[in-house]
Amino acid sequence: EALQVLAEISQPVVVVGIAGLYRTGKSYLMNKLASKRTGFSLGSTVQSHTKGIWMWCLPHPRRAGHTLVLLDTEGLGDVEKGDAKNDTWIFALAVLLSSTLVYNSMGTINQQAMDQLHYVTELTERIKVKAAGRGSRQEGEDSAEFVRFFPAFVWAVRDFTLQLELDGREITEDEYLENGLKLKPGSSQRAQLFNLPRECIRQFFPARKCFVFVQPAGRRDLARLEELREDELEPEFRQQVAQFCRHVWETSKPKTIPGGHVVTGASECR
Ligand SMILES: Nc1nc2c(ncn2[C@@H]2O[C@H](COP(=O)(O)OP(=O)(O)OP(=O)(O)O)[C@@H](O)[C@H]2O)c(=O)[nH]1
Ligand SMILES: [Mg+2]
Repeated sequence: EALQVLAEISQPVVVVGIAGLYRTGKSYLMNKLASKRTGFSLGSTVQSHTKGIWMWCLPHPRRAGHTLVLLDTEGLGDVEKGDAKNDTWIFALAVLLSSTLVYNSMGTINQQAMDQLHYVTELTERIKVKAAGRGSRQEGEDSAEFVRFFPAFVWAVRDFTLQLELDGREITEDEYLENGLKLKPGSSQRAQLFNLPRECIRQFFPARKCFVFVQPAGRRDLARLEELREDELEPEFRQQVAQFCRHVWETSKPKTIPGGHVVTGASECR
């Protein structure tokens, strides 16, 4: 079904994917990128909801002649599923398909959030680059090579309650992310373990942005967010969503493949 939809699209596609732990408001945020209250299906129970990868194609709100392709993915780390391999594939696919990848997490960018991003450290095992005309080259590919067609990275921190201040100085969201990505000096095992996910994010995603979001509504309304009107949502949340959407719409590039070829929906099907 998705292939059929894509086959009809002769315009260049700007692909925005989202990935992150299950039950963290990913589908809800993707609906915002489509400027719709409903669309990608949400769940409000403890059970994971989105399965596989769902696609929604719409006219790009900022780039005439382009199609915006939104990819909503299955949440990672579902205790009921307990299939880390499946999670790794979902994450790798989201990385490979997207021009912009939104990594979604709850709370704060802390050690736990970094540990949860171990999926990035496994990308090198899942993705191999074959240099054009050198089909036999298999082992030891340079990861710098695949980074060239990796997506721009946006970390979305949900239900953020802290003040963006560091050592008494106000900081931006991007500085907050960069601070979380700082490496520990030394080569002890502890330092290596600490640094690995950070090094992977720095290396694979040289273009990085961070957006924080407060809780969108009071506790009782969280389970029925789709039903709320815009003016019933927390004003700060609405403002944060607007900034996030503007950034994603205005900076996400048309998807290209090695050689700089722009991908259209139809070319993806071939
Ligand atoms: N606390 C909180 N809840 C949210 C937020 N955004 C959405 N929700 C609610 O959280 C529940 C899950 O939202 P979904 O968008 O389905 O979450 P998901 O990450 O797509 O979940 P999976 O598909 O299972 O991975 C719903 O009841 C939403 O209304 C948010 O920013 N904060
Ligand atoms: Mg979902």
